[in-house]
Amino acid sequence: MKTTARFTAGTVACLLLFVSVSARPAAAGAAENPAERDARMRWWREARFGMFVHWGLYSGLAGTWEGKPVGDKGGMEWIQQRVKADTGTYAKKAIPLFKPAPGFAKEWAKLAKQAGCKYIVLTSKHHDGFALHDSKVSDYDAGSVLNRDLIREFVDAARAEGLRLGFYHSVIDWHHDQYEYALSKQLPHPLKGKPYPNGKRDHAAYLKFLHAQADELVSNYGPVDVLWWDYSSQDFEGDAAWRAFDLMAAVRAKQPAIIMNNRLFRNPAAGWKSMGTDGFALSIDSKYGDFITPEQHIPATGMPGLDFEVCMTLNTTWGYSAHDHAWKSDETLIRNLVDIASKGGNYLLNIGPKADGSLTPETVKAFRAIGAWMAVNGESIYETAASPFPYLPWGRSTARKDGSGVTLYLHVFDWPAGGELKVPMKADIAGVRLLAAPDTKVAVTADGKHTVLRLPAAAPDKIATVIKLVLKSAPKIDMSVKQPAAK
Ligand code: JFZ
Repeated sequence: MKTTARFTAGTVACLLLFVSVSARPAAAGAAENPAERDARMRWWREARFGMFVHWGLYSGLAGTWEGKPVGDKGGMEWIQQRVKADTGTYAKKAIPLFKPAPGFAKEWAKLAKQAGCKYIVLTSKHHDGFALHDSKVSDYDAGSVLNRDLIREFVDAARAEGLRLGFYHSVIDWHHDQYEYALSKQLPHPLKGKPYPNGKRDHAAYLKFLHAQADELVSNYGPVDVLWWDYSSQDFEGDAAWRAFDLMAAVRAKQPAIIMNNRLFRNPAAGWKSMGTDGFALSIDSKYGDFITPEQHIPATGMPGLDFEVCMTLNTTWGYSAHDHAWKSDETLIRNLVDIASKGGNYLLNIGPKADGSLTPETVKAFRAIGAWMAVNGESIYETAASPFPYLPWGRSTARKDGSGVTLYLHVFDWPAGGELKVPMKADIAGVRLLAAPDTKVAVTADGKHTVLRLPAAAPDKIATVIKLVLKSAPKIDMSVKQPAAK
């Protein structure tokens, strides 16, 4: 909601801010050293699992336009682009359908907590440009249209469950009348190829708005743990596209501990090799962000020291669609979580709530299944490091250094016929336990380069049975056991 009466208060606030920032110039500008960075990243590295929420005007349209399904696959948060609607037409249809119930975020936060998520990231604004907070610099926001601050309600619900929280904020904007979409051939816009309806646009004015809105999000809701920018193209990125370094510095000045992704950029040093959701590279220069963002793809391997977060959908859309029934199985979801942890990354698993905030039964069932598995096996995921094995034919592993010893967690996907599991290592074992069947005896023998575990005939957990191995010292791993080349 725009107001002019706040001009005076705002000016005073700006002056105060200027004074406080200039009083400690070193703090804002000084580069962080590696120990400080490790301390800042710590909770995120230990968390391993978060909930992503795509929710906005598109949620009410639910993949339907003028009575017809737009499709049953793909992101329906893009529906404005899919049907090539100008913002006026889109808003007119979508606004009456967007009806957030009181307390809409409580169910999300409870479900996230139950599932074992440590953080939750909500779309504060998606590409359609509609902001969920009460924005003073826009009339296209929940404050103006619904007289609600949906971000405030979300933040309160997340904190009540003890979750860390973040905002996904789109820098692409299909609403703002100064956003110069002709500057990129690669970024999507519903009117791409058409002249600006308002004749001429001034992208600098859009950037002023973008920066001001980001400032609202990091100023008015207490500590914000994550800023998840989205997204850039090779032909439109970084400083030229978004004044990205200024934007990041301004956010950091307000939220020194915040963790930001790499999507204000799309260049090789920022962790990108091409466009497309598989266009990520396994490296990042931290000046472009704190972590890389593989989307819908799990990297084939991890990289020592690389912070990455794989975001994925439960079906094939991020925003709610009534037509997408391609739900992933519990087995796929749980094994993805294990696979990602075994490579040293985080899993950001999406929900697409309906317009009132309610969740589909499939969504609730999926997160509950993960929660049930995590309640038994969570210690094999949280605060662990990537697998020390180049390859395990029957599953995955994670590891943790404990004093002078090492704890290994073996995640068995393919239970061995005959119950004999070969682990390609020599090790001095102090203890072995099945997390899902702690009373089961497991005999351990050595066989050449292998440690052999004698397991029960049937898997205690058909999706992923976890074997906890406490070792007195680092194992001698057979590094010659490698993943067979893909056919
Ligand atoms: C982006 C969004 O467009 C999408 O709606 C969702 O929010 C997802 C998490 O992020 O998806 C992308 C980003 C980049 C590409 C494609 C989809 N790309 O580079 O081709």
